[in-house]
Amino acid sequence: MTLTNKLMAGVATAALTLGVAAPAFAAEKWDMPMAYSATNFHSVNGVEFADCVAAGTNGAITIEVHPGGSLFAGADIKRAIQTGQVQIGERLLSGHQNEDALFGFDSIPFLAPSFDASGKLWEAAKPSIEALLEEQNLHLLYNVPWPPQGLYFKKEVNSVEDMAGIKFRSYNNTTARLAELTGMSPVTIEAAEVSQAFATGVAESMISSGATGYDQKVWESLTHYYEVDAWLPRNYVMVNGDVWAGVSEANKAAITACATEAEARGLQAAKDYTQFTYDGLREGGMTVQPAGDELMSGLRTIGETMTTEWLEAAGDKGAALVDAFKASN
Ligand code: PCA
Repeated sequence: MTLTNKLMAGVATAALTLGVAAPAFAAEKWDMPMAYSATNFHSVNGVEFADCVAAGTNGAITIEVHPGGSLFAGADIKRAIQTGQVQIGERLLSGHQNEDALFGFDSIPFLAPSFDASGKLWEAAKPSIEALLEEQNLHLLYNVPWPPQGLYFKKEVNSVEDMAGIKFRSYNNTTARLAELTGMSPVTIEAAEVSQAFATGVAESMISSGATGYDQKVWESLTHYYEVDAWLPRNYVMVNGDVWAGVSEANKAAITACATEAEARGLQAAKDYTQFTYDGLREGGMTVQPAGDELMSGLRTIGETMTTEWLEAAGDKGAALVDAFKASN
């Protein structure tokens, strides 16, 4: 039982003991940490989800969204939900491949590089990821992909050789490994901190979506964005398992309906944001273009190595997931 539930149970018992009518419901407030800026489409979607939950539960559950890593930094959000420090939150699960390689299924280079393929990959992965999360006391409500991942630099880059020695900002194991295999030096930095990292020279390159470059105004420090469409990693909104167990069936249904809507709305926003943010990077003065053939073929070779490594790490479950995805194509 969570502290809030215990307190509410206590209030109900006291009300009965005193012969006072217990309220029909006791309102609960959930804190929802999110790692990305308030203007990012995931965060905007999270606020709409919170509004939907307040309305759908008639105010029984209200959710306060804390964007930009203001309550917990990205890397700490999952643990905060698991341990009940917060009731709900959003996290990029590929940041937790050290716990289980399966969490990296959405960051395998060139496996599912479009919105359509990424949707099919998620369908194939859903049963095993949901089960893995349940084991960790986490109930998945919805997830939304980031737009396709491309490479940011502060110089023209035409081949993997041109990347050697660059300080590269990573956001998960996959991106750190990509840096190693391309001869760059990885440094892990949260999205909310990247503009500062680029401005101070701590990092000078990254792989990410147009969305994150746009949110972080990276044109102030960087000059080139190459569309690579390497993968579409996902953000997952999860609720603590004990908190979820304490929610009434009617409120569970209302929250699940809000989650289904948020998943569809977030996906559409990710699609719309792709071109919008490429245009925004251009307006900021950056060169935005597809990666050249030589760069792409070098990245594909490295991608094969990374795929082999992931399959080794993820074992039978990983192989089954990839097979199920391939069978769905
Ligand atoms: N933005 C996040 C993850 C993927 C993306 O497009 C980031 O750069 O941290």
